[in-house]
Parts: sequence; C-alpha cells; structure tokens
Amino acid sequence: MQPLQRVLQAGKLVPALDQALHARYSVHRLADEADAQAFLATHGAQFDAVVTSAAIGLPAHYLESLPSVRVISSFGVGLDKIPVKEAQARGIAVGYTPDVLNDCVADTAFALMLDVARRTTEADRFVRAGQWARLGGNSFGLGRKVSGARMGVVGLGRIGQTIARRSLGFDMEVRYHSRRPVAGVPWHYEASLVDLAAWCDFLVVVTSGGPATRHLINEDVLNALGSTGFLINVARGTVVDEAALIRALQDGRIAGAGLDVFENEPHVPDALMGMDNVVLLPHIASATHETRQAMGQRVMDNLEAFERTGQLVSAAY
Ligand code: 8YV
Repeated sequence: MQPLQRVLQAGKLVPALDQALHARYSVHRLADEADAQAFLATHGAQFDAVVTSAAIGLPAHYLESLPSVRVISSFGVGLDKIPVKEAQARGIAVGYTPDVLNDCVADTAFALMLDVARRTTEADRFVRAGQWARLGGNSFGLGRKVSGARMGVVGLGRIGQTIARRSLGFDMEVRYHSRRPVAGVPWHYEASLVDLAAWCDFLVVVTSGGPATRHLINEDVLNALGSTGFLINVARGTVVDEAALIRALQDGRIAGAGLDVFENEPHVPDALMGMDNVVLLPHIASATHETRQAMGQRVMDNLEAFERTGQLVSAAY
C-alpha cells in the first residue's frame, strides 16, 4: 500500500473526473499557473502522480522536474502525446483508458461513413436553407449505398476490430492493413496499404498516431482510393497528409471524407470548410456521457490499483 500524496493535474478534465480526483486526492491544477515550467522547476518534486489526457498529453521534458512521480494516469487511449518510453525508463507506471471507448469510436466511424456517403448533414443543410421547399421533389439528388460496400480498415487494434465487427450488420466485406497480420481474425490482410485503398470503397483509418504513422495516408494511397472512394479518419489527424487530402478532394480524385480528427486541432483548414462532400467533427468519437464516464472511472481505477498493488488496471506499453 503506497498512498499517493500529491497529484499534478496537467490540464482541464471532464467535470466528473475533475471532481472525483479532487475528492480523493490532494491535487494541483497546472493550468492555474501562468508559467507551468517555472512552477514545476520550483514545486515539481512534491508530486508523486500526474493525471492528464490524450489531448493534453505531457511534454517529455517535464519529467525532469518531476523526480518523485511514480505514476501517470491518462484519460484516453491515444498515447502520442504521452512520453511513455521516457516515463518507463524512469520507472514511472503509465496508465490509460483502452477498451471502454471501442464502441463509441466504432459508432462514430459508422456515423461518418453513413453521413458522407448518404450526404445526411449536407441534406440537413439543404432542408434548413429552404432549398427543398423551393425546388421540391427529388431535388437533393442521390447518395452512395453503404450496405454491401467494401471497407478497408487501417489498423486492426481493439477499435479497428470493433469497426470490422459492426460491418457485419451492413453486409460489408472487410479487409485490413496493419504493420503485421493479426492472428485469429476472420478478415483478409492486405500487406500493401495502396492495394487496400484500391480495393475498398471506404478506407477507415483507426491506427495509433505518433511518428511511426505520420502521413501514412499520402497522395499515393488517396489516388488508389480513387474517385469513388471515401476516407474516414477517427484516428489522429497526423496519420493523414492533410494537404494531400485537400488536393485530392479539390481534384475529385476521391469521392469524399469523414473526419473526426485534424493535423492541427482545433484548426480545420478553410479549404475543407466549404466542401459538401466532407463531414467535419470536432474530435468527438469517444464523447458520450457513458463512455466519458467509463474513461474517467478507469483513470481513477488506475490510480487506486497502483496505490494498492503497484500495478495498473490498464498499463500502456
Ligand atoms: C478523447 C482520444 O478525445 O482517447 C483518445 O485518444 O482521442 C479521445 O478519446 C481524448 O482522450 C480527450 O482527451
């Protein structure tokens, strides 16, 4: 039993987690400090735990000013902004919140797929603008059928597999690409991402972010996806070369895109804003009451398990 004495909260958290954290621990909010680095240089040694999120992350060099930290507990599954290796090298345990968000991220992938193909938010804009009332009948035109289409999944981790399973309900054919084939899954592995893009109607990106996957979806992949193919991204903005995506959309080299994530959030390029064949979401794939509650609970469970046993419920690797 190693109770945590003082927790550093790296940024803004969802209210329920913020409250639970403050009710249970002695917490300091780094966001209250005008100069975070200067604060840490003077007071960093008092903290034995850090709570952050996938969105906030933790700059690796902060660890130098946090010599007593034994555990980092992050809200989210993405680790691209968390210095996992550097922390582990210092003997710090790193916890995160996988699994509990699989369903909602998968649901969002389908929401984007259905929306961009069937043009539902575009149709909503059409109705609200009075266009239907003016033009009547079938004036909105046609969309693209989703049921029975081919889906290519990029990254067959826990969320990728959840998306692939959802496709059964839509009678879709699924193939996937990842660094190596995943054992025991029923879907066909494509060693070449370009071949997967050429084969599918919907290329769903759900791989992890970070340097290893930066601009994995490049000009060649988009060209292979082709003028009838749609790109869906619920992973990280960095995985897609956004400039290449904009050019492909402008030239009609792909049919459309459904995007929950962007290279420079919350900035969304103006070029995308005006495109009707693009659906733009403000990084909300896991943003439901139920899932955010479960993610917050996992953050707390990780801390409490660490105090009790020295182990985490969900340890990053
Ligand atoms: C959240 C995410 O937006 O889990 C992730 O990696 O990107 C999302 O679930 C994020 O955790 C909020 O900080």
